[in-house]
Amino acid sequence: MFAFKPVAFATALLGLVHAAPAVTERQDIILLTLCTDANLGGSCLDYQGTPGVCGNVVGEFDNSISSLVAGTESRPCIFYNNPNCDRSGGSVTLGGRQDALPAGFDNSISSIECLACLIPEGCP
Ligand SMILES: [Ca+2]
Repeated sequence: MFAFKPVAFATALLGLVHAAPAVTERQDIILLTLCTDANLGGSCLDYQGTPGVCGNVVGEFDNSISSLVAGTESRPCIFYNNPNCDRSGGSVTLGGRQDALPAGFDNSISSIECLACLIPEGCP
């Protein structure tokens, strides 16, 4: 209980100068597991996704991902065939465990952008 007091105090101070919005966008790090074979096999990479920030897949994992775990259905990530989250090469939104990737994305993903939590109350 003691640890929460400073946080509550800071929130109260902020409330004096800035009314809290009805919906607060969560900016938590999303942990992903990216694997080179189906069913989370082969080599796997632990990847930290920041909502709204594009990240390129580098090294042996570029154009090699065949299965993954990406957040949840309510907090998914967008996967792109091209680097720099360029949509022209195709993109797919996935949340949760994917033992195989949709047609056109196996061994093809080169960049990732995760989304903020889609539930106003927050995601588990
Ligand atoms: Ca692969």
